[in-house]
Amino acid sequence: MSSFQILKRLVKFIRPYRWIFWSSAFLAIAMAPLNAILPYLTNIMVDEHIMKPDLHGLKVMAIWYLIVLFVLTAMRYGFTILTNTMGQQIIFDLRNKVYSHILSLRLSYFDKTPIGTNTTRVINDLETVNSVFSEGLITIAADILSLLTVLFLMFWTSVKLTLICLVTFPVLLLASYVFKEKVKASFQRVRTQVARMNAFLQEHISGIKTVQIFAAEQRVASKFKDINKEYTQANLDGIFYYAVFFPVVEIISAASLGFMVWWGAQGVLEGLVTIGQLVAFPMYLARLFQPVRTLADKFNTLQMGLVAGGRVFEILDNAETAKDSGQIRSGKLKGDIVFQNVSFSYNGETEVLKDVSFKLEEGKTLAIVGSTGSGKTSIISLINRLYEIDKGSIQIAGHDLKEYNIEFLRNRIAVVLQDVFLFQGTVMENMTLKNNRITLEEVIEASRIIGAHEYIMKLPGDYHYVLAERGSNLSVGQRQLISFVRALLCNPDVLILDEATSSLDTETESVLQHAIEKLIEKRSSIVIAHRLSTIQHADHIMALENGRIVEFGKPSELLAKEDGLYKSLYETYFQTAEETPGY
Ligand code: TTP
Ligand code: MG
Repeated sequence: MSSFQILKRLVKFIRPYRWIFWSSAFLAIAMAPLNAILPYLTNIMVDEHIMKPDLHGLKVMAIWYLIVLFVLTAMRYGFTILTNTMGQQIIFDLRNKVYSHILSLRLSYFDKTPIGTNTTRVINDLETVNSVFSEGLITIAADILSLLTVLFLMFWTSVKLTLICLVTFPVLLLASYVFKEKVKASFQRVRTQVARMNAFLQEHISGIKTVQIFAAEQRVASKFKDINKEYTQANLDGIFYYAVFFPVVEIISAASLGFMVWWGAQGVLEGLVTIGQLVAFPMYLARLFQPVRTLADKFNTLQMGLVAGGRVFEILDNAETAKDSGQIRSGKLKGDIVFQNVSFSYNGETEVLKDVSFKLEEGKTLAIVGSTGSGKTSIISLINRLYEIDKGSIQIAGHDLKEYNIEFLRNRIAVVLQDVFLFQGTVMENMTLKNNRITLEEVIEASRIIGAHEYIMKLPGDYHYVLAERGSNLSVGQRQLISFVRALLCNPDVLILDEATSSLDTETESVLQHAIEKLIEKRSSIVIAHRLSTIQHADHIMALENGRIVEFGKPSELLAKEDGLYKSLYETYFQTAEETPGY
């Protein structure tokens, strides 16, 4: 996307705030001549009312001068408020839009984009985009307009004096250009480093437990120090260019002033220049150099804003959202679940599921077993379309998954994940996921069925107990129970359960066992099982190895098989169970 295209897209966001835009444009146009007229008034005051003494006229002019000054100040105030309000409003809209879009993106996007990068887009990049509206666009136009009016009045007052002043201009333009390019490069480095730093911080604060358990603080800190150093260096480089540029502009403007005074004073003596002009010209010069000094910077800000805008649009243009063309959006999801020659890969290269075909009849339970990494979690991620399959088809109740509206599909299928994720908030909020239609009575009833009620009543504040981020102030077993209640509350037609691998004490085990039985009761269920008790109650067992189905059948059938995978798992289980009391 070219800068111009980005600008065009950004400008579209102005539409709801048209009146603010036009008001500030109007102010910009009005301020330019007012700003330029002040030196002109001084010029007249000196020549017409001081050199030829006219006290009354001088008073009148002074009052006019004050009025213009006052109006100009009021307009500047209004201009700043308006442009910034517009910027903030537009960014507010954009931020919501970007976040909603991120929420709708497929998991495969998140697999390859660090969380920190996403937060940088939503927070830092958008803040930079803000400057396009608050400091870019109109402000640049206002500066250029002001520059042109000042130049016009200068030429009108004295062509020769103006030309003398402009002798240094080429040097100024060159300096501005070099500055602009240098700062741009360092700006880009700063932005890249910010994104890196965010991603690093995010990851290592999320993983703080692991960092501390392995006493890796020093290594992590030293890695951070490196990133921090590059970030600081990038900032310092930027500061260096500013530190050089501004004094250079000062020198150039002083030189201009020097030339002007030198030539102007001679002109006064020779009667070519009036005293008023000589007094007014330094004022013109100040008004000429002021925008030039900031323009280079503002162009950069605009350009950076556009670069950031480009990145934000990249997210908005990311079409990795679930293509939802499904029409079926009501009724129940009752019927057989059928996989036909399904192949799937996360990255488009290594297939983690190969030619998987099976059928689960309505209301039955399927237990999936297999060693770690064999593809169990992957199979279930396909059923509610978290990922798209590469080959084959998946059908529920005689319809392809794609025929179902995604929201409907996901509402009818409850998935309890291997690693339970709880949000900061109360127990109740975590069970209902902030669905206000679910009442406390229903929550309590579901908790009783699952067998979680008793545990929750022991928490201070019971259902209103506030969980910390990720539910870290609960035990693993408690977290799991909450996630079971969450699933039951959906009253799904299909239940998918990825049993946690962690082994719990016997009491919690039996509570969870009871909960699982309640969950899978009367509905089609797919359970990735690590507990033999769960597996034994299943109608079918599927054994996976390297993404392929190696065994499928009733538990008794598979046990009868010589050298079967399930049989060997079963035997190992009993051995371990005997050796480790309490398991
Ligand atoms: P899983 O389907 O996660 O394996 P699993 O659920 O059978 O293992 P476990 O018992 O330990 O829970 O992974 C299968 C393969 O897919 C594995 O090689 C890792 C890969 N994979 C990805 O590439 N990206 C992912 O997001 C996941 C979940 C797995
Ligand atoms: Mg798994």
